[in-house]
Parts: sequence; C-alpha cells; structure tokens
Amino acid sequence: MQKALNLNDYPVNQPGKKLDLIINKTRKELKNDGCAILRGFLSNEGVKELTKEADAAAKYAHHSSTLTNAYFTEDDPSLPKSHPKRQFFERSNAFIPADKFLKSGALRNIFDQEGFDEFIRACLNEPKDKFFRYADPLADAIVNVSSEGNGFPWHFDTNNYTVTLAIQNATEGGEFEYAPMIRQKDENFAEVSRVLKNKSKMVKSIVLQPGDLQLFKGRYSLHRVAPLKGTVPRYVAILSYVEKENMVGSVERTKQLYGRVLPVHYERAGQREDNFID
Ligand SMILES: O=C(O)CCC(=O)C(=O)O
Ligand SMILES: [Fe+2]
Repeated sequence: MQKALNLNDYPVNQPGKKLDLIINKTRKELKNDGCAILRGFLSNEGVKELTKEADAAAKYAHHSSTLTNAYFTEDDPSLPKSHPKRQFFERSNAFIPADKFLKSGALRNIFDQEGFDEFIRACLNEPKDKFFRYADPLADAIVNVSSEGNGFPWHFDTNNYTVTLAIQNATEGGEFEYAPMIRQKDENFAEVSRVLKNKSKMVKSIVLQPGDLQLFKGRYSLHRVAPLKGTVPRYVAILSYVEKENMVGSVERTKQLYGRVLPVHYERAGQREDNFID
C-alpha cells in the first residue's frame, strides 16, 4: 500500500526544523494539559486502509468485561460507601490482537514507518534508555473495538502514557473525556468524586476524528470514553511503548485481554520471577 501517514504535515522520517516545531508544541500541550492531539496524522488513504483492515479483523476481537473502579483496585469495605475507590463501573471492550494484522497492512505500515518511534519518544520527552516498543506479539499494536453497550468508564492509567490513533467513530458518543491533571501532589478524592458523579467543572471533552493521533498522560488525568450509541463500532488503535526492553504482558492479564497466550508469555514470566525485574 501507499503511505498511510500524512508525511507532508508530519515528516517523521525527516528530522529537522519542521518536525522540531511539532515536537515542541506537543511537549507543551502534554506538560500543561496531559493531552496532545495531532490532527490529521494519517493520510486519507491511511484512514481508509486502516478502517478496512479493522473491519476485516474485527471478528478476531476478544471481548472482556470487568467491574472496575477508577484505580483498578479491589473493593475496600473499610472506606465509606461514597468513597471514589468504592465506585465500580462495568468496563467492557474487545481487542483485536496484534498478530491479526499483516506485516504488509496499514497498521504495521504506520507503526513500522521509519522515524515513527523516535518521533513519539521525542514528543513524550522520554529518555532513550527508558523507551522501548512493547515486545508483546499480541499487544504491541492493537485495535480496540467498542460498540453500544461497551464502556470504558472513568479511570487512571497504570502506564505513564498512551499512544492512540482514531480510526472510526461510533454513530454517536465515544468522545474522550478527561479531567486534566486532577491528581498531582495528592489523590484529590473530592474532585474525583465530583467527576464520577458528572458534577465536575474540570472535565474536558474531545472529539477525535479518524486519522488523529492522541498522546495522553493518563496517570494524572482521570478519563473515560463517553457511552456509545448506534450500530457503527468505534475503532481506536493503541500503540504501546514501555520503559524496559523485551517486556511482554503477564500470563494472567494477557489471557484476560486476548483470550489466549503465546509461549513467549510463559518464558518471560519465568524470567521475570528469576531476575526480579519488576
Ligand atoms: O479508547 C480510548 O480512546 C481510550 C483508551 C484508554 O483510556 C486506555 O486504553 O487506557
Ligand atoms: Fe486510559
């Protein structure tokens, strides 16, 4: 296929002044707001190809559903019932695993574009020795499929940042809502509580368009995907980077998210225990 990226506006393969301006602007937005949107990062053809690819692979999506609070922790009955840690919502989504996308397809074409990783690293301002592609063959580049009835309720991420590409919007809903930097020095439970009740003035809502790239620092900003409506599924690609080389998901989490594991998950899980990496 032809180039899926809009290299005219985002010349990730040509480091220089133009790219530096984009990187600096993105860094500033991330610093102030925890969120940066690079509009029209994909070419029109890229969006078209990626949509086709996601449509064809959607049948391989693994559905999972859990009841979760914003912190992904267990219930703590020692706290009052109204505490944000005790507010549980259903989270359900479907992930198309990375190994269902062809090397020659649009998603890999984007992810493997020369200069792409380095551009993302520079935007996130991460040190070179702490920035690696997730080495998980099921999870390094995936597509999240969600439809009416699915939900990604309010949460903080465990990762320091997420890199997502909007591919297709649902018929209705699916806006990205977030309370920028709501927790910084402390947990700020009072304001978090207001967000969970939809009573906070802090919440911002963004409508991503197909082809937009989003960088988001979700550890400090409570966020969710607004409830979806209609028959058209929302497709979002999630590209993962981690702080350590050769990392893969744990056996348990991989089973939950993808419904299966590969030999590498068992091999590395063993290694992890032996070497006390985490
Ligand atoms: O689907 C999205 O846009 C957001 C996903 C998200 O918040 C996450 O993966 O942690
Ligand atoms: Fe998140």
